[in-house]
Amino acid sequence: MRCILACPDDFLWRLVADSGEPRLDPLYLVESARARTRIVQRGGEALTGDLEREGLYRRAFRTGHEPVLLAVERARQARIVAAIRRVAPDAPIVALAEDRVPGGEPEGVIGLAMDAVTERFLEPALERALTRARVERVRAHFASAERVLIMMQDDPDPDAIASALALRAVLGRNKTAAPIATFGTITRPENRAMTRILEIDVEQIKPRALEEYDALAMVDAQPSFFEETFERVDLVIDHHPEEAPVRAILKDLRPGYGATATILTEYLRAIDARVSQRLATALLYGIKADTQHLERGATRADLEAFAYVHALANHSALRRIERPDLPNEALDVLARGIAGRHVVHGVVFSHLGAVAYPELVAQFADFFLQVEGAEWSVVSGTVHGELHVSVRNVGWVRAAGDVVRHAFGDLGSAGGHRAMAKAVIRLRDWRAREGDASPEALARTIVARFTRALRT
Ligand SMILES: [Mn+2]
Repeated sequence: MRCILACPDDFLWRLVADSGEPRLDPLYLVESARARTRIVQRGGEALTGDLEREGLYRRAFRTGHEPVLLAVERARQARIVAAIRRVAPDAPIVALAEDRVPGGEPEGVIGLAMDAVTERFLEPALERALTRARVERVRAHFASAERVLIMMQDDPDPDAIASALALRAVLGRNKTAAPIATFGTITRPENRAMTRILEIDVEQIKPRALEEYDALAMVDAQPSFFEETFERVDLVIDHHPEEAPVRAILKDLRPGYGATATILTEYLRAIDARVSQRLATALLYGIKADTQHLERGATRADLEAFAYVHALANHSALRRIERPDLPNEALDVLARGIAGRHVVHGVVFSHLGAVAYPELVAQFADFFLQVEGAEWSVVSGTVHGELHVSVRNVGWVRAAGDVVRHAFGDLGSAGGHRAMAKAVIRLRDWRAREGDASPEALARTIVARFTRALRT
């Protein structure tokens, strides 16, 4: 968008040139020849002249419809606007107010308070400069290390994986010079799909392997989250609240953020890093997963990072990650589950019987929550000698984790979050407490236990 920015000196140029706003194609009108030289030398386009004379505007306008931003003393505003109107009667004009007094702009001119400018232009520019300095410190710290280890939590989630991949890019390293690692394994099928489809190598390491590295960075986690102890942590980047004081040489903790991937997206943007499609896809998925599609705990920073990586991401790859393939045989299981479903007071129960792998139970719990009027879905199935129960709810009812703990906590592991929870019970333990573990008995007892827990 071509626009005309009129100001006696280079104030507007300094304001706009660093705002990171690529859509503006500004022509600067200034009165000071030195300001013009400065702007032109740095690649800007500028004209000099008297802002109160129409001659300057005859040279500036091409169509007469270009929007004009004015930053002049209030006393000169009317004369300048009149000169512009003589050349371009229809040009939209926005005037920056130098004081906080609202109104007083010449007729048809939109006033823009300085606070808004500070908020939208200066603050982001200053924050970006701050982030850039921070990133430079991080890069300088790791520059001399031959091998850097990027650690994630035990069952790394998309936010951790994306953040680790982004940190590697920030450090300008490859997977040999900065492997991404965990002491645990990735269990959730979507997270496994993420590493497979985006070809991200996550190494499973033993604590003693830490010695093989010259430096250690941690993303989306803090040293206190681990059972293992770390002799020295060089960097911690995280958005969880600080459980125990974080001991690290460098740290960037932002508990207000919805995702660590947002922090890393800001890092990449601050240093104008090239963000590959693969990295953008990972970051987008990380932000989406941690903020539940921007619905939970997302801040303006998350929204901005989301919008940035959204434009660069591979959306068909993301779809494949989010919707794992369903094997043909799984449809028979689903058919069984649908036929045997049982709906009581907004709770959809379905016992699938024997399933090939536990993730099917979780996947169908998502599915059954879509039933009209359902506030809860409780789906169960047996696999490898265990009973898996996955619970979902619509979010505005009781916390799923609490109800599941109440219902099944005495039989095995049980718990979860606000809207999703699960229980895993060894069938051996079930028989010891409840006796019969036939599919019918399991289905019946799950309904009874869950209904009772929901009522208390
Ligand atoms: Mn996270």
